[in-house]
Amino acid sequence: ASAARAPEGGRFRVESENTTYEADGIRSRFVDRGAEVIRGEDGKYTVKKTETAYEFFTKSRVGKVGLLLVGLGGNNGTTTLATHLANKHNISWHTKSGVQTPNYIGSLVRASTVRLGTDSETGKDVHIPMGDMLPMVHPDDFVIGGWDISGMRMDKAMERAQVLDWDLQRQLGVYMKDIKPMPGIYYPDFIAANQADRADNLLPGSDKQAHLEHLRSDIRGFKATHDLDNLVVLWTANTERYAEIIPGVNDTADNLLAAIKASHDEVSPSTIFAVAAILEGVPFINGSPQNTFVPGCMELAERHQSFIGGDDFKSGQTKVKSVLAEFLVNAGIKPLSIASYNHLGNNDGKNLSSHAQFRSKEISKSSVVDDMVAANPILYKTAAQLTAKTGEVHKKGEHPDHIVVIKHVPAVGDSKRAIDEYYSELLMGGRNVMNIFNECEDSLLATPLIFDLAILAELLTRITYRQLPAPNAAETETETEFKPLYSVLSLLSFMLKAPLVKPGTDVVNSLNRQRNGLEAFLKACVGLEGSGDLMLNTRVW
Ligand code: NAI
Ligand code: DG6
Repeated sequence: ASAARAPEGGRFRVESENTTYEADGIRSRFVDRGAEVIRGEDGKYTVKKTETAYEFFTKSRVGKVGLLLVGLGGNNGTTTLATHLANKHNISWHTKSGVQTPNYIGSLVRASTVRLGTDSETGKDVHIPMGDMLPMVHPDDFVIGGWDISGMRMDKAMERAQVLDWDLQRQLGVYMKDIKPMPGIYYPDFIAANQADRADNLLPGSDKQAHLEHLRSDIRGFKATHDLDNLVVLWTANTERYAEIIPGVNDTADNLLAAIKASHDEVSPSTIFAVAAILEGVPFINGSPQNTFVPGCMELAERHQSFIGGDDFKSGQTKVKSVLAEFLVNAGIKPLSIASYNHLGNNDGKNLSSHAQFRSKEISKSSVVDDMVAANPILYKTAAQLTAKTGEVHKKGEHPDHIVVIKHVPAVGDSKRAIDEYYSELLMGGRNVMNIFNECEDSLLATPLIFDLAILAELLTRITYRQLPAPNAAETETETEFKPLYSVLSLLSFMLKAPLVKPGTDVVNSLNRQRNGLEAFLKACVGLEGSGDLMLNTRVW
């Protein structure tokens, strides 16, 4: 891949006292306006406006960026590599419907737009690609590599995945046949027993400290060999079972490092990969649902100011659920139950046919409506309301019944079927049933998310900030030091089913709020205000 492509983000220039373009980056000033709510003893709220001023600096040089995938030989891994190569080499292919050209459809960064403002002449909205908001790496330019416990060559692994059309696979063979994943680490207890027959490409032994050091040297080696400026490591390997949180083992950073040294059984492969990336100072993203980021791992990331993001790609059913559930609850309609069935025939489905791995997925798929329900005590009584109403102590508030079922049906391959029933209460005791049937190649939904996660994570490593005195504040002292963003990249939530957030802060599952949050942040980095949906000019004379 070349680093010669002109960095994007040069499509517009903000003319404002808040924004300066410097030789090595963009400097912006932004006031974050919010509201603080105080509940009085009489139950009434007092609302005070808050203002926090920031200065952001975004380095504009993107440089050469690597993407290391854990699970390179899987369906997502091979589809990501193949999509990158097809786009980079502009390979078109024949399908039964005609000639298909490569693209990045499904990528928020590469295939969606942001409203920049209104045209000075026509008054119409002007939109630009999200990828043009700031200098971001183009996915054609990634240098892609990775690990897999299956040593199959990439052309054969792509064939095994059965995702892409044969005519495309045929043409990509020449680019993929010499790529073989680096050996992975395999602790059989963490993934399904039915995966054992592909585990033929392994780091030897069971010494977890030696494994950690090996992975760290793989990361350094890949960076040096390809002369990379930046690198992202992303887990798209099998879903693991949850690791037990054991005091003294994985509850603190020091305990986790000691547990790795002692090769403790409860340290999972994904946590070892995460620790390797954290210690090497490169972002680590978890695309699967397991609790890779045990408390000790989170603390380690904070300690090293290294970036982490997770958990579990939000590709189809959950994305739709986060929109539909929010629509219903925000429309004042009360979902009573949500029943979600999936069947799929790929290796992911095979792994998830084992209970412990399914349980990880069940947890991440189930949490998505929780915040919307909690935000509406008119529809869903809180524990306190129920206790007051019934006189009995309730520990939990009302919640719709929510079930998730996943079955492995080999015949359908990568083409996942997701069936959801939403059963809701309407006015005056009425009932509404909505059914959604969703069918598509799972890996073609996940692959663009992998690009988005890597592109945005890399961008966020180039952004620093400092706090400024609030516009009308009495104190005038400015923080002198610029800091990196907080370690947990919650700005990646749009792409993730169970977004990891800063401890003590709320998880936002609403897809619209996640997208607005990301868009507002990108705008803040060029000194522009958020969405502008107030549109006062359309409301006044
Ligand atoms: P896959 O089973 O085709 O690929 C996983 C790959 O990881 C396999 O090649 C396997 O050999 C390898 N692997 C397992 N353990 C490893 C280790 N310790 N080190 C290195 N490699 C290892 O699965 P697929 O479809 O690519 O999905 C990958 C992950 O992404 C799964 O956890 C899945 O649940 C998750 N996911 C997938 C979505 C999709 O739409 N495809 C959406 C959400 C999450
Ligand atoms: C079956 O649910 C297999 C899973 O790996 C999903 O395909 C994946 O988690 C995507 O889930 P969703 O809910 O985002 O479509």
